Amino acid sequence: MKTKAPNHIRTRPSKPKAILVGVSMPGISSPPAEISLEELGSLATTARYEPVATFTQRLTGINSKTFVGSGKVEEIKLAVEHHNPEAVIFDEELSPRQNRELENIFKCRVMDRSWIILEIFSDHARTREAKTQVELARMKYALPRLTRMWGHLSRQRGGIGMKDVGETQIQLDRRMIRSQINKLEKKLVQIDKEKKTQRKNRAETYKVALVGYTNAGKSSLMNCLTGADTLVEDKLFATLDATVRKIKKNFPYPVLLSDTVGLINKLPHDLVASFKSTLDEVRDANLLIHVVDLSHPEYTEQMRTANDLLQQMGADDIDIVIAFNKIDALPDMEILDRALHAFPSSVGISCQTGQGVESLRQKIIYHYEKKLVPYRLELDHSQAILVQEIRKFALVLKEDYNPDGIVLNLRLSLGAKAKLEFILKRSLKTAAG
Ligand SMILES: Nc1nc2c(ncn2[C@@H]2O[C@H](COP(=O)(O)OP(=O)(O)OP(=O)(O)O)[C@@H](O)[C@H]2O)c(=O)[nH]1
Ligand SMILES: [Mg+2]
Repeated sequence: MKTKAPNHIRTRPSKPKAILVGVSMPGISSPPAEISLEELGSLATTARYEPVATFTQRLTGINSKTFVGSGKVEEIKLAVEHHNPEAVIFDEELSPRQNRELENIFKCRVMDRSWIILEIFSDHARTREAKTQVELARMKYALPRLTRMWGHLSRQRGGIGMKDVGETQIQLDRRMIRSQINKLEKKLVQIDKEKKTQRKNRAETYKVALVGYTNAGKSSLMNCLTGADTLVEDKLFATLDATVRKIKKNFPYPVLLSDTVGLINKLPHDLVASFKSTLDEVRDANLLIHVVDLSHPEYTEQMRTANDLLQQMGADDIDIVIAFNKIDALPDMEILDRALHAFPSSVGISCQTGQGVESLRQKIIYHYEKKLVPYRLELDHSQAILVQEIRKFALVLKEDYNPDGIVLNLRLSLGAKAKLEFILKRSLKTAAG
């Protein structure tokens, strides 16, 4: 007798399967292939694939046609026939030619780490800016790689709208994509202008940016320091847009904190270029807080990747404080002692328990005050009304009300000095008028 499944039990639609391929190249593989491949597994899972098999190969040279050697290609092909996956994902960037050759051999989609990262970004983009930036990077990446296999894109989420196509159709698609790239670039120039104006308006305020490897806890720290409720998730690239908030809790100065997009090893070049305006937020900061997940076994490697990317962005000359996060999850506190010893400008924190967050706050205050310059200001009694305004952007150390006028001993930032001079000029003009 057949038994029917009860109505309320629904089978979940199965995820598309994927086979993962990594290589190690003696002397230049950093991090090691297995670690990088494990991370590719997380990326694939975040992009909603189910990894069903993994392959690694030690390579001394790259095969210009198939990236890996012919023996490995045969092995992978057998696995493809066995598992019938939606895609084979390589951990390294493939050239358009390698992509094509491999698709012809495996008869399924072949993609690389860059494309997976682009898919995740595309899924997580929420604002007009992030969507435009990701779409531009995807188009630029796809343009030289259009093949019949990319027709599968149309069946995937938010694909670039191509059908399973022949050569003529591919030509048409290329033209369509080029014009789309053009449009997106123009749109980004406009967004960049708007962002610049926003940044200009904030020019006098001290800015702190949270940077670091994806999933390190940047958004959690943002929430801890500002009381915001930015999205925190245990997934890669939860944050794509720079959120800016004032640090309010227990904080004596007007400081803006921005949460930024996470960094990762082998971040696609097109993506870094497209995210220029988001990353300008980092370049524009007076202080960076490099958030590190100290409970991650590969935290030093992740720090190195983040530092390399910061250097590429031209942000390596900004003051930096390292926040070793997730200390509540450490198996052994010696890890923290070693890390703090190795990196002098660092502090151990836990966004989950709040431990160490006060020390981090003190470090931000220290860096803020370091930038302030002393300033002595003499005002007329008729200008007494200005004192309240000045207090908003300068530290008033001493204030003397004498018969001749008011003397203020201030400490302020260079931006605030310019603002003060502007206010004084305005007040003189008003008095004269
Ligand atoms: N145990 C522990 N987990 C934490 C801590 N801080 C953050 N997490 C967890 O780490 C995961 C990632 O946190 P997020 O704040 O989203 O990390 P992020 O750096 O903003 O990540 P992206 O936006 O994806 O780059 C979440 O599951 C958090 O709950 C901490 O101090 N201890
Ligand atoms: Mg985040």
